[in-house]
Amino acid sequence: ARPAGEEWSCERPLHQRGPDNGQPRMLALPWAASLCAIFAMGQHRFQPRFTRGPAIHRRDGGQVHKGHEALKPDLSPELGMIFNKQDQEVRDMGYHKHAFNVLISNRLGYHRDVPDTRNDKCRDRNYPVALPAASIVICFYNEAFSALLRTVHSVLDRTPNYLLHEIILVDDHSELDDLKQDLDSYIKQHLQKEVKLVRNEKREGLIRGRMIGASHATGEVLVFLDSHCEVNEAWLQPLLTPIKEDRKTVVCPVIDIISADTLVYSPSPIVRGGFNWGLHFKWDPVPMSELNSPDGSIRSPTMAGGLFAMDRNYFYELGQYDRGMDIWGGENLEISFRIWMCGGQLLIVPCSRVGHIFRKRRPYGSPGGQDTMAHNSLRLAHVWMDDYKEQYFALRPELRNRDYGDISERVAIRKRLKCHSFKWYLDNIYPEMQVSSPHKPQQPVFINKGLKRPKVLQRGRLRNMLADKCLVAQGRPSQKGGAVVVRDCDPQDPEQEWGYDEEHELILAGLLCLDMSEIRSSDPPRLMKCHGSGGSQQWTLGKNNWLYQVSVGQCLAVADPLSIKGYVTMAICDDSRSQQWQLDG
Ligand code: LR7
Ligand code: MN
Repeated sequence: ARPAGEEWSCERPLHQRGPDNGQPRMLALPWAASLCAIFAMGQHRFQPRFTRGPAIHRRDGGQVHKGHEALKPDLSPELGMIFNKQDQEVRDMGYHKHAFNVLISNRLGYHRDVPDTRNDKCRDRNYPVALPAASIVICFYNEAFSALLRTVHSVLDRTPNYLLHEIILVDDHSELDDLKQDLDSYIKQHLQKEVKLVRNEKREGLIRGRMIGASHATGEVLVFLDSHCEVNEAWLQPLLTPIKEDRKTVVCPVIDIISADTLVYSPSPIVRGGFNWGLHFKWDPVPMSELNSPDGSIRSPTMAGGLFAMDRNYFYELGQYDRGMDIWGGENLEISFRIWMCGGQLLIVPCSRVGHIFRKRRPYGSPGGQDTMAHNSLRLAHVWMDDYKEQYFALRPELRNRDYGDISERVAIRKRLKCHSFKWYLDNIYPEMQVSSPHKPQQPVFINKGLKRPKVLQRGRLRNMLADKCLVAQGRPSQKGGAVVVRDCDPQDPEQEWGYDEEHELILAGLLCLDMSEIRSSDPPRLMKCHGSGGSQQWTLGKNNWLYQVSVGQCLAVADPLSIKGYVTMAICDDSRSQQWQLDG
């Protein structure tokens, strides 16, 4: 069995962060009260900042805004600041259990505004008033309470009442305490009318979980969401409109990026779904031929899986999901193939935007430790891929004789619906797919990858004011993963020179970036390849002479100023001189 997370295939192009366009509303819950107090106390340094570019909030649709460059910064980097042991525990346990920054998630509360990432044209668009109402199905397993409730409230806050038939939460037998009693009472007190909570008696996995959710739904359209999403302005109307026109159309929003480290919401480029012969989902650039539909929709060979809308009766007609698939993985390609091969179509509508927290690893496994992705992929390969399953086995020879259970029901569905062949699908829907050379590794598309390196704003040595020594690599500055220490300053030594760039990265000798591991906030930083997506490599420099690490919420300090070892460490920010640094040129 593979460790959870290894099958990760859902990377998104990460790029310029977007703005936030309003004040967050802090929730008046008793347990949140102390946090509100902290916010109130430290207004000047703790209130999330919201500067917005002039264009993003305009609703007149006049001029075209100039990308998202002008729209930084967004959330205050200090939203993640650790003040005491308790904060540190919330953050570290949060990363451990959920693989994202739960400290920031909790502080954001259950309501916040997100930047309207839609193209200007979307704001002028009119949607039919008579649209089918939706049942929103959200399955969760051990989700962070605040992320789950922000998902629910974002739907309630940004969906017109008459289009929201209900929200159905499916608890997939979570073990976390607060998802039991606390969730029950929160729903009872605040959400009784709108939200139905269904509890699975045993862990079913997200695939059967969604079918259970759907079986409780009575709305005309089903909309599935992950439990760590935030829907954007007018997100639902563009999903429902194509379904009203043609009930065999399945529609996905553009999935915007919520940073796992900073919870900053930023726009995704418009890409469409594909896959590789390892049966991993990937993003592809949109071909020119797809760029001129009147409503801006894009036909997509596959969906990412978590976020889509589908006519409820059509969901059943088309055979729901494969009940024999467990826990996680593969169902997204299975339903995508089935939609296209059996007479439907799958669209991405760029005017619908939903943010999703993209984590670097999956924080859970399957109950027996099985590789459910492989099991599920095998089932879909045998049902849908005809001889092209050989392309998969060429990459995964060990799976050729692996048992995959009974697929007769699924094969019968394919027959009953008189579905096209897989060759038809490749020829007509995914002609980009290379059949001859399946071994070529498929890279995720990084639309902005060609971007110039961010501009260096300042250069110099980083001198610690207590030790009067400079921050340098412990070994060679080119060594990935190497530690940093303080040593005697040498103005002539190019290996002591740091650059501080507009992305708030600290780059040593033009080579590697100062980087924090996510796992423990108190671990010392190290030198890593610059990744350009903020979070673990984002430092603020200046105020109080702190070197403040944004995703960790702590400051860099010399561990023992008298020791010749020169170790540095992350510590709760205070005004001691051991935390004061100067970048001198
Ligand atoms: O056993 C489980 N039971 C559950 O209820 C395991 C998970 N879940 C829930 C979980 O709490 C979450 O709400 O199911 C949802 C999806 O699980 P994630 O968030 O761990 O999945 P993911 O975002 O890593 O993976 C993507 O691929 C999956 C393949 O099975 C699903 O289709 C996810 O819905 C899908 N997510 C998205 O498409 C969001 C965008 C990611 C991309 C690209
Ligand atoms: Mn997810």
